[in-house]
Amino acid sequence: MTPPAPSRTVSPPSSRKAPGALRLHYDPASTTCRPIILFASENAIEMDFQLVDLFSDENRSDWYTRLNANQAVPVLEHDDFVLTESSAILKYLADLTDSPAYPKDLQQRARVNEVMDFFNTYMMRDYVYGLVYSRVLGHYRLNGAAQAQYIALHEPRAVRRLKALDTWIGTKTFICGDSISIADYFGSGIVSAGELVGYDLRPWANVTRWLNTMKSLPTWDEVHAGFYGWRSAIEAQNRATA
Ligand SMILES: N[C@@H](CCC(=O)N[C@@H](CS)C(=O)NCC(=O)O)C(=O)O
Repeated sequence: MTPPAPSRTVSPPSSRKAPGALRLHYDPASTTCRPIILFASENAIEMDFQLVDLFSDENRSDWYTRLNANQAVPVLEHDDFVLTESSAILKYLADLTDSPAYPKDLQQRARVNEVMDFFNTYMMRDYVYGLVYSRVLGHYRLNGAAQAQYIALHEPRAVRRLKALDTWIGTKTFICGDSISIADYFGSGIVSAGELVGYDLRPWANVTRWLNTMKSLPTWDEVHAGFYGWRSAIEAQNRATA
């Protein structure tokens, strides 16, 4: 596998060096990449970042398809070991760096896994694909009346998921307790995707508070610069077509 030269290398002064070389193939705006980049940057995990530009279909190139037959980001390379799936990558990185964000205790770890599965299934399907991607990504948009029907089908389902998440968080600072876990990193990428369509989270006060806590992490803004750039482009396009 010979990908193009790395676009940039991030190694902050206090970096936590994992044994072996880590490389993440990513797109900065991606819902599934942002949580990994945020986790790596908050924990100063030394990693080489390789940009895969989804907007120019670089993920469909031959070399990338050999790396990930699903033609999707993220992909982690750890020396010769190649890992896809953002949830699996977060768990791998947390274990590799012995992070408390993925507890060792059996039941605490099961709780984190439970929340990550909830995000990866219900929330991805009903909220991200149902309400966000269907509006902002051409290849997920349906024609004519089917588009409105698709959104109408998913709206109450997304509401049900957000209500469950709100109850889950309750008065806690983070979803699984009072310390941050990889479920918070994972979920923050998914819930914040609603910002691309101006989804109003205010009816869910606990979700709103939790997301604001995630957004106050020191490197959130830097990690999300590409995402907010995409959001501005969508807003400008909406204004132009209004
Ligand atoms: N289940 C995968 C989903 C990955 C995924 O859908 N990535 C999107 C970006 S958020 C992608 O690469 N899409 C490109 C495409 O499917 O053409 C994961 O969690 O890693």
